[in-house]
Amino acid sequence: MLLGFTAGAALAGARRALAAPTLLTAADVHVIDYPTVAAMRWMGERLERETGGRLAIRVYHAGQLGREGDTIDLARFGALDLTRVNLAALNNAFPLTQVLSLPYVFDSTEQMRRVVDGPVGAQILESFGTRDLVGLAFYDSGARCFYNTRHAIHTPADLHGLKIRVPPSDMFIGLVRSLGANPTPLAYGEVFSALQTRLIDGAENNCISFQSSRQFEVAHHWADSGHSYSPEALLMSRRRFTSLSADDRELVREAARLSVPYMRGLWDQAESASRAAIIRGGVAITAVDRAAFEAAAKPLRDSYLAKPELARLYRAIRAAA
Ligand code: GTR
Repeated sequence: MLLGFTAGAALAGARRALAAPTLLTAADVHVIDYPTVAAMRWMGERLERETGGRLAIRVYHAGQLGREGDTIDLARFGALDLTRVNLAALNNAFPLTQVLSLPYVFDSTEQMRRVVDGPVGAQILESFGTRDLVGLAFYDSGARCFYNTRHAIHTPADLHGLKIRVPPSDMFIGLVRSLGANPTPLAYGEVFSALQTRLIDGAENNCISFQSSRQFEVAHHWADSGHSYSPEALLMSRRRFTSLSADDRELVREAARLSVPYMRGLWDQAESASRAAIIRGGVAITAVDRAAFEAAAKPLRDSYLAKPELARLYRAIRAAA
């Protein structure tokens, strides 16, 4: 009798556990309607639909769960399920990512998309497994360009002496230094006030970030340097991923895969809208002497390409150009 009761209670508990929805927690540093944030929400809605509400994603935007570096560690230790970060934040710990962030590796977003969709992208996603993460997808991050509060930039010489914020990546620090500016690593969420208080003179990023973070309100000189197309990565905690059933793991992978074209559609619209918005906001856009920028950045690029593994990936990238 007692046994029967216990077994019945255990079964009811197991049924509840089976039916209990799994809510995955996701982090992003961008504003609520940024294409990457919208793509993760879209992914969560798809999972909810596909599983009748059993799997869902709660997206914490605007850096509510911390800086990118912190969210990477949280995901590695299983305290956070998903994080969307730029490869710049991964360059130091995951060396293969460096090849996608290097200066003047890509000439366009189309080329970057082709590469991350192919074998080079697959190998780099796989490499996140070396440190407790599952690489689910790459998202766009457009062309990173320099902007500042001081003056127009046409050549690397115009950057000389400026304090330029960089993401926490040795490669970006090296790049800005080789262009003659003073690199200042700062978390993304701190850039707006650092510009406002003149702690820094400028930074570099894509136009959608520049506009959505309101940095364009304080930095009125934008230069189309397009020096890096360093893409975004959508990562999952391996601990959480392996706790899911094989079917659910496949559903998560599939939702991530399908969120990429969705994200790209949003990206293309947001890119032209943000460019129009910064011009309306009084930002002066200059073309740069691209050959001069490429030449100044070449020693840094070559120093990374001295690593055979990066050189091999780089050749594959250029072959796809
Ligand atoms: C943006 C990227 C962010 C963040 C930021 C930065 O382009 O989407 O995830 O990495 O750059 O420069 O910190």
